[in-house]
Amino acid sequence: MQLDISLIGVPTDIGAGARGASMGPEALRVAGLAAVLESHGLRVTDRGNLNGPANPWLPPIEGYRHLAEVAAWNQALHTAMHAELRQGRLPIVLGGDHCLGIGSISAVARHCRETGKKLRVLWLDAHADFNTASLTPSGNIHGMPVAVLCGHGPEPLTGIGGQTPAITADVVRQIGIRSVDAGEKRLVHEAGLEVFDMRYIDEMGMRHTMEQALLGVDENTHLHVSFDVDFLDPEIAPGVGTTIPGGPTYREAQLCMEMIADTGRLASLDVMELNPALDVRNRTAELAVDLIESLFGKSTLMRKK
Ligand code: B3U
Ligand code: MN
Ligand code: MN
Repeated sequence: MQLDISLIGVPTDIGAGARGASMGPEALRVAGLAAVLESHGLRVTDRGNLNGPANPWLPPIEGYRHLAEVAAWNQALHTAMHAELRQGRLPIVLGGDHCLGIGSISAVARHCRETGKKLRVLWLDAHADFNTASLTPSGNIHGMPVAVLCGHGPEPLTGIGGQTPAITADVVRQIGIRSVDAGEKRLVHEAGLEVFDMRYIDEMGMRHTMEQALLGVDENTHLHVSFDVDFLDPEIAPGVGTTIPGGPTYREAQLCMEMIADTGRLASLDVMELNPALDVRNRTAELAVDLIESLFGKSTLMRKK
């Protein structure tokens, strides 16, 4: 795995339905992310925070809240992320709300086109984030990034990165899903997204789920993980804007991260939707750092292979 890590802070809640995810980058830093990664022999450079427009907190216009501001933040992230990848570094996006998946993953997809790598995106989330202007109950663009990346959305967002769609649905595996709006559900089926929802995880277990989600990952795969912290059960992760009960437990989440680490193919990561304004003594940030540590290969004594 790439040993040179770049942290990119993106302090905005421009696409969210609650204020506060803009403080996510600092909370992850305070929870010791850089030191934890360094303790595993990784070389970490913190690039600081990107800049972008303030959150005007306005109602939706034609189905979107803050479209111009969301586009500006994502364009900035796309550029920063692509520059890190081009230097052969492994970028970690410190979000920020999940609308930033657009800038992040469009950059990863562009990098894959340029290098001939095969892309696999693991989308860890309680939500499918596959809404469109006509389907969204809220107008919040953090509920739309996967649809936008697959080409369903307004040009200022689908055009980021110079190719529309940025990705095809077949590169995505969604894990932990348990809250999908009615119209969104239809579009997810139509698009043919592969979804491992909580029902699947309950019945088959996290081990089988991850084996399926990682099927086909090989030496030529760029594995991107987009980790929405609301993926986790709110009992262990209260510091997010949209808590949905019934998520993965601590043990299930650890196994998920460990099995990703075992592939040795992790090449970029988003940590999104952490909301310190709703957290309890930075507990959710500390949990996120703990899980990221496993994602980068922290293991207990027994190691298969
Ligand atoms: N699906 C709802 C809620 C939501 C999606 N993503 C988050 N919340 N974090 C929506 O507004 O699109
Ligand atoms: Mn999300
Ligand atoms: Mn979510």
